[in-house]
Amino acid sequence: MEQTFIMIKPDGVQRGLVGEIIGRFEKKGFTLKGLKFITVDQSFAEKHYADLSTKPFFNGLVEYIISGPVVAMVWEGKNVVTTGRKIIGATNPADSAPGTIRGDYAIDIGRNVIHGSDAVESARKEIALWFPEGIAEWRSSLHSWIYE
Ligand code: YYY
Ligand code: MG
Repeated sequence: MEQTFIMIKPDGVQRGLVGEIIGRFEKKGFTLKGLKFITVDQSFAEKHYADLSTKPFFNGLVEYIISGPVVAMVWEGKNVVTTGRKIIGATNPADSAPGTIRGDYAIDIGRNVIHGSDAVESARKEIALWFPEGIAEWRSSLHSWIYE
């Protein structure tokens, strides 16, 4: 089953959006496979966002991600990478549809509350980076009520 890496950024934690965000993924029917509350350092954040290292906003992005604790998660389910990105909404909250997390809870692109992997391959890399110890093996007893 497909997995994705989802992170509630420091603004989402500070603003008390953790429960709301986790609830949206839970209620959709996705399965929580890993979760940690963690403050990362600069070199770790630079690794996570390595693909963006040449962008003008890179330093500010890294400063923001290390500015406080984040909630790092692995969610599992059919098409969870693409559907997770839809639940999150467009990168710039000015363009995120109402009903998405960024559309409902964010205004500025540099305070957009949440990260989600953009492809199955990047999800695999991000899960390995954030959960080197591995993740829980379990199957929800709701499985047959969610999948036909
Ligand atoms: O995957 P996603 O988070 O939607 O966008 P990315 O293009 O991967 O950029 C990562 C992160 O960088 C974005 O969530 C906000 C920030 N950012 C920015 O501050 N300014 C931009 N012009 C583009 C992205
Ligand atoms: Mg991205």
